[in-house]
Amino acid sequence: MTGLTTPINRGSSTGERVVMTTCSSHCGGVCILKVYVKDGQITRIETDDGPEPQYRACVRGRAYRQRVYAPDRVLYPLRRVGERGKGEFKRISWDEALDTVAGEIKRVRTTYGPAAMLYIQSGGDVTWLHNRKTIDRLLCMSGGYSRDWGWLSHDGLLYAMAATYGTFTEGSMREDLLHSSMIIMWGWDPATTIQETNCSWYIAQVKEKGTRVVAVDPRYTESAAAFARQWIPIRPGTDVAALLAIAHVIITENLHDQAFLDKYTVGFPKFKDYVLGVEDGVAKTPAWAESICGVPAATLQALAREYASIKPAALVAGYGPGRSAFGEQFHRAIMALAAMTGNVGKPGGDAGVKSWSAGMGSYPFRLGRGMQAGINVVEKGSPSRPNTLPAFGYANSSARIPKVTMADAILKGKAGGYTADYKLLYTVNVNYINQLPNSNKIAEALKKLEFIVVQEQFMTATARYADIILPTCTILERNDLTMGGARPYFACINQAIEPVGEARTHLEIAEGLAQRLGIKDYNDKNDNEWVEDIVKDSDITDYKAFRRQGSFKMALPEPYVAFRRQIEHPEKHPFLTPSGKIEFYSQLLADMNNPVLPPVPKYIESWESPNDPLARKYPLQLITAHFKLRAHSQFHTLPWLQELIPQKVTINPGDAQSRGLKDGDMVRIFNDRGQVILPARVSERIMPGVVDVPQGAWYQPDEKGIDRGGCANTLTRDELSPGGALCTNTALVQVERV
Ligand SMILES: Nc1nc2c(c(=O)[nH]1)N[C@H]1C(S)=C(S)[C@@H](COP(=O)(O)OP(=O)(O)OC[C@H]3O[C@@H](n4cnc5c(=O)[nH]c(N)nc54)[C@H](O)[C@@H]3O)O[C@H]1N2
Ligand SMILES: Nc1nc2c(c(=O)[nH]1)N[C@H]1C(S)=C(S)[C@@H](COP(=O)(O)OP(=O)(O)OC[C@H]3O[C@@H](n4cnc5c(=O)[nH]c(N)nc54)[C@H](O)[C@@H]3O)O[C@H]1N2
Ligand SMILES: [Mo]
Repeated sequence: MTGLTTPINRGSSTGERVVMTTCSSHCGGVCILKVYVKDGQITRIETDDGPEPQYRACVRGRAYRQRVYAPDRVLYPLRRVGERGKGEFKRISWDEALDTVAGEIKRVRTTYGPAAMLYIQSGGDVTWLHNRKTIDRLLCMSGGYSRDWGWLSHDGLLYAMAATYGTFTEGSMREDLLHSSMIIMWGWDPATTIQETNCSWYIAQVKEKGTRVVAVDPRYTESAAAFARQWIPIRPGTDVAALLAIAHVIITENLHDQAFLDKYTVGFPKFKDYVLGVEDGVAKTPAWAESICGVPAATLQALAREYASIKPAALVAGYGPGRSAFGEQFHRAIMALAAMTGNVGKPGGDAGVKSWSAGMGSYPFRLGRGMQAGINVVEKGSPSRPNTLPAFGYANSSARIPKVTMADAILKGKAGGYTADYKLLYTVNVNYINQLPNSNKIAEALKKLEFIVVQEQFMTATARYADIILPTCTILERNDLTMGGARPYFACINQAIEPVGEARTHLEIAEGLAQRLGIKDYNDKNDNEWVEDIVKDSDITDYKAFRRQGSFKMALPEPYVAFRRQIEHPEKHPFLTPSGKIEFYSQLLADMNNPVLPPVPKYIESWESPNDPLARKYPLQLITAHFKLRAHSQFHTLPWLQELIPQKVTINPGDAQSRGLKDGDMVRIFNDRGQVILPARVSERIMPGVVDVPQGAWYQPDEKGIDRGGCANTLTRDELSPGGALCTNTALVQVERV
């Protein structure tokens, strides 16, 4: 099904072909790659050198050659021969692999029913064709399965958006930051997480104009160092206290935009009552907040005055603070401030919504839908899960298993109140053990299953637990298509080389299984035909030029601004909430009558906070930031990248000193869930009481079960916030020298 029908630029003096293609490997960017190929081998990779704005790749994109030819790539279908998790496999043929997988799917469905079959998937590459839907469709068409639920990235944000704005597909183009007179990067580090290919470039221009940029983060991030005039360190999980104090200052000093509140919002008086302490007797003053979040009252007061008086101001919330015990409250509070200051729907303002992965639906450009999954019989007729909101639509079926608690579901099954006793797990584009919380528990759960199939490029921690591994192609070995997350930009993934080893595309794998499961109408197009088909229903006018150039940058007269329509034409475009307005107070939440999902945003103290009795044993707060040289766990084993920044735990000099630690010492980071051994980076760039183990390093337990790979999730807790957020930034640990 693959095959080099890709249009290619020729004419390099070295006899190399040049293929224009795109890197979109599950980070915040979609970047142009210029791949040089000679005799079927990639010789080097460059990036966009065309007219501005250039979509230049970062070090990961430029190191892609090493990823394609990495020694730990899985090149052939493999069957497990040793104990599960030991990583002992033998090479088998594709026929044997696909026959086995199809046979197991049939066996499990017949023996236990379709719900016993679990499927977990994630981003991989953020593309239109070779994604989770290929297997999703196959499993729907062949009899149904238990699907996973949860985005991981920003479920707290989505919940807050659904409650406040009635939709979760909006976000502003990052170019719009050029119109801001102040930017607050609240738990946002776009110099690391990209958040759109040129996001940092725009912020750099904003800074050069003299615009005030502030960073609020437990870490002095790369973005803080590069762009901010002020760094405000804050204790993890306490942001809501600080945000409420800012609201308190704004209200008591009468700095809020009353006309905006009257016209576009409901429930502000109830929020105000809570902030002022009328509701519960506690005024959320800066002094009150200081004792919780560690930010001096005067700093909060000054920030409040600035944010409320400089217009327009962008309070940009990263997703990190929302991946916490009550993450949705953080995002609700951010949105409340954006609305109080009248920054919603205004160029240069920010509605406190998506910091990058804006829903494609909100943009004025089109792209065909591509392959669709279909109806899953296992979900048919099942009620919505509790505590969900209507905006989530079909995705809120209670038959779905949250990714975060899937290990618990596997271990307990029906006895634990789950939908079935699960027997088979199929994973696609996800490094399950590594990227979901409580890796040791996941490893235990995986040992219980009857059969595991993993579609992988690499011998990852998860792949080591597979019964069958099906090797997949990288983006340089297949055709596909993608678009900017927050930008009118379509990008082609043009196949540069033949698949390495016997790797196959996700589509080919699904087709092979469809045949064996007796599904005739699974697919009628190869990947080139799919790309053409998807482009047909888009704004791309010249398909051939698109394929040749690898991208299509649409020029808009001005950047798209989230909710601008609702603000400029409220009669024609009401908000999608029940009231048609921005909801400070949500009746839908009030009706749930759940104290941890209150109708107005509230500060709720986290479990595993420094006040938890557990803190006596584990006094440090762990955060697990995204890492510059990886996209999650992807790219981790590439020597070019490992050389640049090795995996370490960052600890403040005061905390290091009291433990007798020096920079570079090997330390044990531990709690009741697990232990990790890593070198320490002793640095003032993290506040006292907090340590950072960047997420994505590979889980590698030794014979004693101590993780020598430095995987953050060995230490995190497999609990969902009440609104469904992953809580990987809420955990207590201790650190000691080994
Ligand atoms: N502790 C902690 N954990 C976190 C987070 C955190 O902040 N802290 N962040 C969470 C977030 S936001 C997310 S989105 C998840 C991400 O979690 P995952 O999506 O599981 O992370 P990836 O490392 O991208 O895993 C993708 C896997 O798919 C494999 N793969 C198979 N086929 C393909 C293919 O065709 N293309 C590509 N590119 N890969 C393929 C890759 O080799 C890789 O192993 O992690 C979450 N986990
Ligand atoms: N290089 C790279 N880029 C990526 C990714 C990647 O893995 N690597 N992943 C992509 C994906 S899928 C996603 S979802 C996004 C994630 O993007 P984000 O979620 O925004 O990234 P994080 O680094 O997890 O968190 C942002 C910041 O929040 C801070 N933080 C953590 N806890 C708290 C807290 O309680 N309060 C405050 N104020 N700050 C806190 C961290 O120190 C960090 O600097 O990034 C995308 N971009
Ligand atoms: Mo994510």
